[in-house]
Amino acid sequence: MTQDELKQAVADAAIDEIRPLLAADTVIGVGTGSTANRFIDALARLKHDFRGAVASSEATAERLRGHGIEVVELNHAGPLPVYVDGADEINARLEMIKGGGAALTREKIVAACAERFVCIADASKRVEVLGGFPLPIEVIPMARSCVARELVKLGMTPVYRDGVVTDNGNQILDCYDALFEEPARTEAELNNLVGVVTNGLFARRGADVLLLGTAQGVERYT
Ligand code: ABF
Repeated sequence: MTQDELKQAVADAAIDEIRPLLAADTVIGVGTGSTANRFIDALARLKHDFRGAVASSEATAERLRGHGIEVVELNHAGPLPVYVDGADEINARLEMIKGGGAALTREKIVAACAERFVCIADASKRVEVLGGFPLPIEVIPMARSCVARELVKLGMTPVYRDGVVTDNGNQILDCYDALFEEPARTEAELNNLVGVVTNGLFARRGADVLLLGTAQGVERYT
């Protein structure tokens, strides 16, 4: 199977996963990226079975609206039973690196507000140790160089993602040369750097369910 077919398979599996949670007043959280896009397209078939969705990015909001799915402000949504999103890397403890698409801050907020995080990913995303994928960090623009120097002190190699402005008007540093043996500890440590808005380690609130697309079929991990 191609990577695209694996993404489609996990998107379809996510529909089966969340279908029992849908009711007329249900609002779900929806993530960003090519795998999440396939989920959104599949979700369109069920658009009359639930109220709407909170989007983790402007791109996702636009895609949801394009399908006629109501986009609900998080502040008006009440509790979210589930958040469905992809990842750049995920380990056996369902801790992740996210943010390759620069939507990490809203993704982390929506994930934090959801009772359950369902991660959908093709097999290439599964790793033993997080860090092969450069860790994205969203920073307040005026703090970029200052934060970068602090990251160097922590042994990382931050690279400014030139030309990218996040939906929140901020910038991204991608951090190379670090493996995260204790992602939850590093996530908290990075959160403490002044000028950092969000880091792409999703360990303190990892996924609850992983639907992993493999050549043998979709594998479900909890
Ligand atoms: C989002 O989309 C991000 O957190 C992650 O960076 C990316 C994964 O993209 P794709 O599904 O296109 O591989 O989930």
